[in-house]
Amino acid sequence: MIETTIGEYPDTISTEAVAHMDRENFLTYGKILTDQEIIDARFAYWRAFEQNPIAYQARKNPGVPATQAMEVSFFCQEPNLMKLIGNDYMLRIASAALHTAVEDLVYVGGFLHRHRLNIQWEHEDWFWDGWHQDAKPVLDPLQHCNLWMYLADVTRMEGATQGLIGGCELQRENLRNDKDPNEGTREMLDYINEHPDEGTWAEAPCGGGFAWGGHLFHRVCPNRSGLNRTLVTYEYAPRDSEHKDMAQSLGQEKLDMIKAALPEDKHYLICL
Ligand SMILES: O=C(O)CCC(=O)C(=O)O
Ligand SMILES: [Fe+2]
Repeated sequence: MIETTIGEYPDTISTEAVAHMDRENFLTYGKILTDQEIIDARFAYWRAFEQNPIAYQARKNPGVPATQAMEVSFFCQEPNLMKLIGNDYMLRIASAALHTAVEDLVYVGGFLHRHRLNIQWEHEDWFWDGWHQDAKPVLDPLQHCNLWMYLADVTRMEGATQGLIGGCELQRENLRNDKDPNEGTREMLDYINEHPDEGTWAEAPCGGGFAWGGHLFHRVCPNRSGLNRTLVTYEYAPRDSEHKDMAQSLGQEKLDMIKAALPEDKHYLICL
């Protein structure tokens, strides 16, 4: 049994879990998809990769040996992946993470991720240890949230993402004291590098995953099981945030495809 911060099929997200997300910008969740949703999504996932397995332009960060990621514009034709945008549990978690009512959320993009399993690598093989942030530290509450949906169990063996717990708090503390926001984080990262068992990984079972965002320091980890880390990412933002138009670059035709996979009462998630 893989332990997560939020359990399976939560009716509500506890105040403790919300506080954890507010503090760490990182939260794992248990199974929230039905078995049939998982099976349907797995086949759609592999169809999408087979249709476009190595297209350079379809990948993000092609220079990083560990990951391949394919933007939603290359898999929005798969209704079984697109309909999960409107999954009530995913929306509930995004709503809690963003302190925004479900009706005020919008979908702003996503990716298919996998490891490149044809080479075994270690962090030492890179030109850096992999730790990075995707956004600059701010004191503001999260305005963009990323939900990673696992279609197979993801543990350290599969190379789950590692997050720097305590890092976001330190960055906020630095900002409040007019210091460089990342002062002291290097020491925390070095400590984790030397004591890997004390790190925190985004481990979750199939049908579960993790929610994260903001200025969390994170890195992809090496795969040791040889099992693909099958996952799809779903990004949300409040309707009135600066991120709300991110999905519009997909263009009308693709946005319409996504809408068609969603029930009518969830069309509001797609901003045209
Ligand atoms: O694949 C991972 O575990 C991390 C990827 C990453 O850093 C990102 O998507 O921003
Ligand atoms: Fe990243």
